[in-house]
Amino acid sequence: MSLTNEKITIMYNKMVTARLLEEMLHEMFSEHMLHGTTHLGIGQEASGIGACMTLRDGDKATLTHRNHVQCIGLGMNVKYLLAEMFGKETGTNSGLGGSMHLMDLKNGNLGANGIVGGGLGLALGAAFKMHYHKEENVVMCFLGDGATNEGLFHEALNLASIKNLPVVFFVENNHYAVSMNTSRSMKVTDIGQRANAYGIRSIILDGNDAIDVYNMTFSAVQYVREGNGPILIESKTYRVAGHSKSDVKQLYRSQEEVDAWVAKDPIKRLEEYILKNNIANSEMLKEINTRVMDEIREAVLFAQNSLDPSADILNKHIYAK
Ligand SMILES: Cc1ncc(C[n+]2csc(CCOP(=O)(O)OP(=O)(O)O)c2C)c(N)n1
Ligand SMILES: [Mg+2]
Repeated sequence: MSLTNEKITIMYNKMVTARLLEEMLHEMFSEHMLHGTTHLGIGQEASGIGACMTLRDGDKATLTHRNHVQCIGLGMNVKYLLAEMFGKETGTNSGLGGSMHLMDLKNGNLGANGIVGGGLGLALGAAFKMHYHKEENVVMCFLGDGATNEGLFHEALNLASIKNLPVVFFVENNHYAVSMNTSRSMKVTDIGQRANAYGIRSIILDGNDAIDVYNMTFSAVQYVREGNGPILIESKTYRVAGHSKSDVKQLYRSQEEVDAWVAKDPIKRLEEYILKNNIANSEMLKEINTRVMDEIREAVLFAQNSLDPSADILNKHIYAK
C-alpha cells in the first residue's frame, strides 16, 4: 500500500511513542525503579517502525535484544510493555520475560531474543510453515550488524536461499556491536554483500529516513510475498544511546561522531517532511507529542498498580503437569 498522509501520521505517532517511552525507561532505570537491563533504540526509530509498518495480517517478525521500537511498530500496547518491564502479571509475558523477551503473538510479534542471532532459526521455522502451506505471508527477521558475524546467520541465509523461504532479513546496521565498530569486525563495506554470496538479493537504505525505509522495505516485502525467496535489507543507522544501561562512559566512540548522527535524527527528519508537505502543522505535531506523553504516564501507573505474578504462574508457563 502506498504511503498515504494518514499512514505517515501514524508512523510519526509510533516513532514519538518509541522515543518518549525509551526516554522514560532510561529515567526509570537510572532511578532504580526498573531492574535488570535494557537496550534502547533511540536514533533507530525510522528503521524499526518504517519496516514493521510494511507488514500485514498474518505476517510475522522476530526481534532482537534491542526491540522496543519494533514492538511499538508492530502494535504492542505500551501499557502491557511497561507492565512486562516492571515484572507484573499484566505484562506481555506475564512478567516473566522482561525487556529482552517481549512478545505479542496477536500482532505477529514472535518475540525478542537475548541471544544474538537467536531469531534467525525461529524466523526460518515460521517461514517454512508459510511456504509449506503456500500462504502469502512473510517473516521479517530483525538483526543487528553484529549478528551477521554469527555462524547461524550464514547457515540461515543459505537454508532460506535454497528453500526459497519468505524471509526478509532486516539488518539494522547501527555500526556497533557493543563497543566493536563494524570497520573492525568485517572487511565488507556493505552487509548485503554477504547475502549475495548465498544467492540472495540485497538492498541498502538510509535507516534514518522513515519515508525511504517504508517505501523500499514495502517493495522488498512485496518481492518476497510474490514467492521470489528471501531478501536482505541493510538499514544504515546509528545507536545514539549507549549499548545497554551499563554503557555509561562510551570510550569507544567520539562525541563528534555521535553529534553527526544526532544531526540526522529520524524524528526531526520526518517532522521536516510532514511540515514541508503540509501533512500536518507544528501545532498538530505538538499535540501528538503531548497525547503520547500522557498515554505513557498512564501506562506507567497501570504497570505500577498491577499485581506481581502469583506462584501459580509457574504451573501455567514453566512446569508441565
Ligand atoms: C550469542 C551471543 N553472543 C554474545 C552476546 C552478548 N551480546 C549482547 S548484545 C551484543 C552485540 C550485538 O550487536 P548487534 O547484533 O550489532 O546488535 P546491536 O546491539 O547493535 O543492536 C553482544 C555481543 C549474546 N547476547 N549472545
Ligand atoms: Mg549493531
